[in-house]
Amino acid sequence: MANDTDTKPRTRTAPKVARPPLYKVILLNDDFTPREFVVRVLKAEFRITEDQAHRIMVTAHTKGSCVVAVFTQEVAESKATRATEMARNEGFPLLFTTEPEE
Ligand code: TYC
Repeated sequence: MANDTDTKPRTRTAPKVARPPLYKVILLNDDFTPREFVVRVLKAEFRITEDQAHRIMVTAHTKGSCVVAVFTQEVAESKATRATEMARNEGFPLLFTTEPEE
């Protein structure tokens, strides 16, 4: 007899909680921005310690760039823009960019 319980077993499906794609905020090296200023901007815009900020700055300084953190696209772009503007306000060429992860 057909009733509420007379249904096919569910087949397993992927969870329906889709994760938004993530974007990297990337710090680029330049020859002019003072190292201490880079550390100050990193600490101000990203919630990281002095030690973490210093490591990220040194990595960008020696390798040319460094991933600071990953966020959703909106947050990544807003943080990259704010951090770059902080440097422009002081007349430094420091640049943060974003790119999709993977
Ligand atoms: N290269 C800069 C200097 O020697 C310091 C610096 C480090 C600038 C990291 C940008 O992303 C950067 N003063």
